[in-house]
Amino acid sequence: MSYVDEVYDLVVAKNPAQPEFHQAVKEVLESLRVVIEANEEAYRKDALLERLVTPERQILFRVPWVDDKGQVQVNNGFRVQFNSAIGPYKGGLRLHPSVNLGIIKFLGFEQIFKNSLTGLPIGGGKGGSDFDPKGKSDREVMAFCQSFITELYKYIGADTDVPAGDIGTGAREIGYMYGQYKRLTGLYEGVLTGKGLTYGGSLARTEATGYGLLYLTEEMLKCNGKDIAGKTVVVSGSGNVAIYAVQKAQQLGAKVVTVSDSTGWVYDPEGIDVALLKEVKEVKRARLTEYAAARPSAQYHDKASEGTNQWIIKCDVALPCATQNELNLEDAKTLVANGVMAVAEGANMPTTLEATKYLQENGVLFCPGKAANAGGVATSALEMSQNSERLSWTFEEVDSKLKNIMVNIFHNLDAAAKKYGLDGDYVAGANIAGFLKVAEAMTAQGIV
Ligand code: NDP
Ligand code: 2IT
Repeated sequence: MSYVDEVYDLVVAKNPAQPEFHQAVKEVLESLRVVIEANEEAYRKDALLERLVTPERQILFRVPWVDDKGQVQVNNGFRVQFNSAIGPYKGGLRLHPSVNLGIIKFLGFEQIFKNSLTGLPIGGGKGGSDFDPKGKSDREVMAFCQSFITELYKYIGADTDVPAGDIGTGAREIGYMYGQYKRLTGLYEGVLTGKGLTYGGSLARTEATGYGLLYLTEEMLKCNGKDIAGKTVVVSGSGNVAIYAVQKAQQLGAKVVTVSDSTGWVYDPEGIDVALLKEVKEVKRARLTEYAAARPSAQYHDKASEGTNQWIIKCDVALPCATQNELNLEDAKTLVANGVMAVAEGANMPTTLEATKYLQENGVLFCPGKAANAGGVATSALEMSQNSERLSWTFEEVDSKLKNIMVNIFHNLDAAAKKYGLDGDYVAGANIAGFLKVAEAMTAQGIV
């Protein structure tokens, strides 16, 4: 059996009931086959792949907190410190009821290669909890965040592990966590990114993932003789990534006609009104029904009662920006039948393996999340740099660095795909380019 297949089987056997983690590993290992086979003897001897798929450390902890009725609630807390070969662990904290160890491991594994692709010195990690911030009061969210950090603070630090936002973790949550970390340690340091601008946050970090997604998509289209201007774009999600993807797509001259949340989606043929979307989602923390109610051109579709999603809308470019496995084979077939030319992942692993394959086989330009959404973590690394030098850069400075990073990521993955005879396979290109740097650093550092 080949080394790649052996290691994949080992991952399935050793990590039962973690399908998302298996999926993430499968996608990476499959596309590394050509590189692994060329170096099989050395990698095998060093058990490089076994080490790569095994987190350096997993921290699982209890998070008790008191709700507004005086009732004690208990959630599970997680931090997976996956790989520190190229820098301190770096990656977000997801707060969502679906969070379990397998989800955090898939996200942490993806993060290793994503962080490597940014070209910046950051290792891979991820964490979170099954706590659901939705519908909770600010006091309840604070109580949870303080309890979460009261356990996690022992394991993180500006030079060891630097968490940030992800689903359910935004500026409010990062603020409460930062305050508690500072109180417990007495340190004013860049231990978290995505901080508020008044206490060490970076300009453009809020926008970075969505903007970066569009910078990369624009470059991918350009290098394939196409232009984003004038194109119709379908976006899923309506959180941090989606909002700023919509905004930048519009600035680049595209028309974005959908957004979604977990209960429904909006079709707005006149183009999404970003100011209204921000008001509904960032200020009121409300549902998309409120967007539709305030906007005459918008139609609201309830997912459960209609059984539909936004992928049925005809578009040139599709940007999944909500969550994992939200674009399946059926959706891919619909998109292809409707003439989609490009799909770029704003979310982590939003496209199933079968859907990815179908899109690629049908000539759709496909950029995986570990490259397309790397602008968020890249700008987090820029926030770390600013914290270290105790300076803040202007919006324009950070934004132009972000754009450069995204353009470079595309060219690096394109070149890696070409080098290994996989021209146009950007999934393989991203995995290979991300892997090679980490593998070299791991090899140089000996058996650790
Ligand atoms: P937010 O919490 O800001 O928004 C998440 C959005 O996705 C909401 O619209 C939410 O709807 C929807 N969503 C979440 N879970 C589900 C689900 N199970 N089914 C359907 N819809 C769902 O998160 P972000 O925008 O920050 O993150 C979105 C994606 O981007 C995630 O995959 C994340 O890992 C990834 N990402 C985020 C980065 C960042 O910097 N924030 C960086 C790189 C990747 P609802 O409100 O109804 O739950
Ligand atoms: O998935 C991701 O890259 C993030 N949620 C951002 C991580 C970070 O450290 O900014």
